[in-house]
Amino acid sequence: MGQDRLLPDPAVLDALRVGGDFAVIPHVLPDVDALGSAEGLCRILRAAGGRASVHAPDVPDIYRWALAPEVCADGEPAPGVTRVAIDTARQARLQIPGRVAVNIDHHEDNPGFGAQANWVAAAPSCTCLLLPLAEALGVPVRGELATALYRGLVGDTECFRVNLSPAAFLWAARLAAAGADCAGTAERFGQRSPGFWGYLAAVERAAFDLAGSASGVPLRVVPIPADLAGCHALLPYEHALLPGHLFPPEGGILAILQEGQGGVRFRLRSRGVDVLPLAHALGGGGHPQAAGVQLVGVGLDTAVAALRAAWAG
Ligand SMILES: [Mn+2]
Repeated sequence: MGQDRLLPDPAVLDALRVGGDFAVIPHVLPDVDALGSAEGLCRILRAAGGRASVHAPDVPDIYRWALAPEVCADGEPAPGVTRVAIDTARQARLQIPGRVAVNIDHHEDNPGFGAQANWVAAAPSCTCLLLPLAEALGVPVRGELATALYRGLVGDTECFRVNLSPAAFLWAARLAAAGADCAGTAERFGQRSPGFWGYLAAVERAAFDLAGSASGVPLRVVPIPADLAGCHALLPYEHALLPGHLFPPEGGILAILQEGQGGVRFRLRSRGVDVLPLAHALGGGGHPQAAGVQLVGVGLDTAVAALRAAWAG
C-alpha cells in the first residue's frame, strides 16, 4: 500500500477545516489504536484552530495510559457539536450512540456511515490516516501528536509482532522522524500486571498443534480455561491481549478458545490463509484474517472436539 496515494477525502477535509466544535468518538472496548487515533485527531483539530474533545466513557484501566486526560470530555457532546467517528467499523460500536457527521476509519469493510463525509482507507493503523490528514490541514506532526499517532501503530501491530507489512515500518519511520517517543511507547505498551507473565506461561503450555487438515495448513490451538485469568490476578481486560507470538512459525491459523461462564469464545486469526471456511463450519463469521465463533453452553473439551471435527472437515 503506497503512502503517497493516501490522501484525505476532500469532503472530510472540508468538514474538519471550518474551525468548528468537534466530538471525537472511538469504539467501545477501545484498543490502543482507537485511543491513539482519537487523541491524535483531537490534537490535530485543536492545532487547526477548532475546538475538539474525545468522548470515550469506556476506557479499560490497562489502556488509560493511551489517552491523555487533557483531550477528554465527560458526557454526551452538546447539540451542534460535529461528531466524528474514529477507528470504528460499525456505527453500532460507537461509544456515544447516534449519527456522526464524519467517519474516519482504516477497516476496509466500514460501510461509510458518516452523514456528511467518510474517509475509509486501508492502513496498518487508523493513526496512519491522521498523518496525511494533519499535513493537509497544515498541522505539523511532532511531540505528543507524533507519539499519539505512533501509539496506534504499536497497538495494532502488537508492538510490531503481528499484521506486519512494509507500510507499517514506513509509517513508523515517518513518525519516529517526527519525534515520536518510540522507546517510551514500547515500554508502556509492554507493561503488564505482575500476574500476567505467569498467565502467559500457562497459556503457552496449553497450546498445541492440530493435524488433520487435508490442506496441510498449520493450525495452533490455544485453549484458555475460565478460571485462568482469576488464578493469576489479571486486571480487567488484560486477558483480551492476543498471544500473537503463538502463531505457527510457518504461518497458518491461530485459534484461541476462551472459556467463559456462558460457553467458549473462539478468536480465529490467520496468516496467509482464509479462516472463514473454518469459522463458518463452527457457526461463526468475520473476516478472512480474523474471525470469531461463540459456542454457547459448552466447556473447553467440547469446544476443542468441535474444532477438531470442523478442521477434519
Ligand atoms: Mn485500529
